[in-house]
Formats: sequence, C-alpha cells, structure tokens
Amino acid sequence: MNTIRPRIHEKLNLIYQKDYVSASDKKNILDYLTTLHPIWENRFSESNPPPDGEPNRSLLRPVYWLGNWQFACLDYYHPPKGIHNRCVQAEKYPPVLQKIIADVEKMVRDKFSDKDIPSDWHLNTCLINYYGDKLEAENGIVKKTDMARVGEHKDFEPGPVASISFGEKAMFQFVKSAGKSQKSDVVLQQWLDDSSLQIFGGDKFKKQLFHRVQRVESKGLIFKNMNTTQFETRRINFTFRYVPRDHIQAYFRLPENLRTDIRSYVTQLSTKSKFWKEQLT
Ligand SMILES: O=C(O)CCC(=O)C(=O)O
Repeated sequence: MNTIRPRIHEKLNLIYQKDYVSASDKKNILDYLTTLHPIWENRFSESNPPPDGEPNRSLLRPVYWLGNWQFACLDYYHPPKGIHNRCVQAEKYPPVLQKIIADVEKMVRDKFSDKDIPSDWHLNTCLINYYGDKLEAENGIVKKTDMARVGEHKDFEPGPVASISFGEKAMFQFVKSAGKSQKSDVVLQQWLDDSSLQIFGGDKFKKQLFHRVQRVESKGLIFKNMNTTQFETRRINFTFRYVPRDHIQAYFRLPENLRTDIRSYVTQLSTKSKFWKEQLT
C-alpha cells in the first residue's frame, strides 16, 4: 500500500489519498470482481410501494454488496427509526479488502476525533457501485445512455465512511441542499482518481452536508469481464460503512412479506454465489 500522507482536510474529518491502492492490490480486487455478478434493483416493492402516482424505478446502475446487503426496496439503513429488516447478511470481504479495511480503520482511529467514531465502529458493510453507460438495442442499433452519476444524499450509517475508486475519475461534491426546485451550493469538491481513497466523517460531512457524484469522465476506459449485463462499466467504487451487528439480519429471519419482496434478487444472486444459494435453503 502506498504511504503518501493523507493530503487534505485531515482536521475536518475528511481524507483524500491519491494512489492509495497498490497496483498488485488493484489487480487482486479487479480479479475478484470478475467473480461477482452485480444485479439491477428496483427502488420499490409490494411492501414498500412508490409514492402516489409515481412508477417503480430501477436504480441507475448495477450494484453488489458485501458484509450485508441493503436492498433498495427495503429502504436502506436509516437510524434511529429505520434499523430493523433493512440489512441482510451477505458475503464476507475477500482477503485483499480485509487488509485494506484494517489499514483504513487504523487511519480513521489515528486521524479522526474519537467523538465521531461510534464505540463498535468497524467497516463491515460495502456497497460496490458500477458506473457507466446503459446499453439498449433500438432498431438494430445499440443506444448508450450515460448513467454515471449519483444524486445528492447522505449515508446514514453511523460513523466515518470510506471509499476506494477504480477506473475513470469522478467529480465528487459535498453540497448544501436547496431542495428539489433550486440548485444546491457546492461546498467542496474533489476528483476521485483511479486507486484513490476518500474517507469522511463527523457532523459536517456526514450529518449536515449531502454528497453526490456529479459526473464520471469518459476517456475510453471500459472494464471487461465485470458481468454487468447491458451495461458498459467505466468506474467502480467501493463504499465501506458500519452497521451495528444487531441490525444485520439473515435472509431467512426477515418477515415473510420482505422475503417475498427480495426473493427474485436473492434467487438471481444464488445462481452465481454459493453464499446466496445457501440463504435460500
Ligand atoms: O461513487 C462514489 O464515489 C460515491 C458513492 C456514494 O455516494 C454512495 O455509495 O453513497
């Protein structure tokens, strides 16, 4: 791992480190990714229908989760009220990510204020986002739609969040939200480069400001063998978070209606993953 010192805003509970992931770890991670089969999720379900008059919609990108899977239709982890039946136990991190996360957790404990680190905090949850173009066949021609962005939101899991990025660089912004009708003010922005690490925590970056990915560069890099169906991936981001263990539930322990809501996803995952196959039996 590269040992460049954290570069910016360390005192503010924000770290950005370029070239954090070594070339050999990156290769290991990309090889591991070829074994995963990300899925397309819908935001809503029978038990969690869309607001009145709105249709259900698919997420903008394929995703995969490790540690626990927060299916979009279960509404994501959102304390203090939304803590039960939202996080479903998922596959463990591969050794290369375990090693990286041990280092990141140490960096957080060294650099961030104790008051911003919950007592049992550890990065046990990972969302893998695939950014790129959706491919659709139209009259024999393949139409490409750029889906490489994330709207402003907060990550509600307690404590610092860390992310590592691969591929084309992304414009990441912290914003002060002005509601749906007006433009949000950008407070701070950072290009997230290939192999970089970003960590943010504390009241300002976790609780007050929203964050978003405004766009992802398109310089011709395309990942092959990522099993993203009808999708051309040019950036992959891993976001690591913390969910208290008591709030992570095995699939078979979910209430029946929620198991029904996510069964098609779990069934799809089970065709490629031993772990998810076992969850169904
Ligand atoms: O892709 C990124 O850099 C950020 C992703 C993100 O905002 C999230 O997963 O909550």
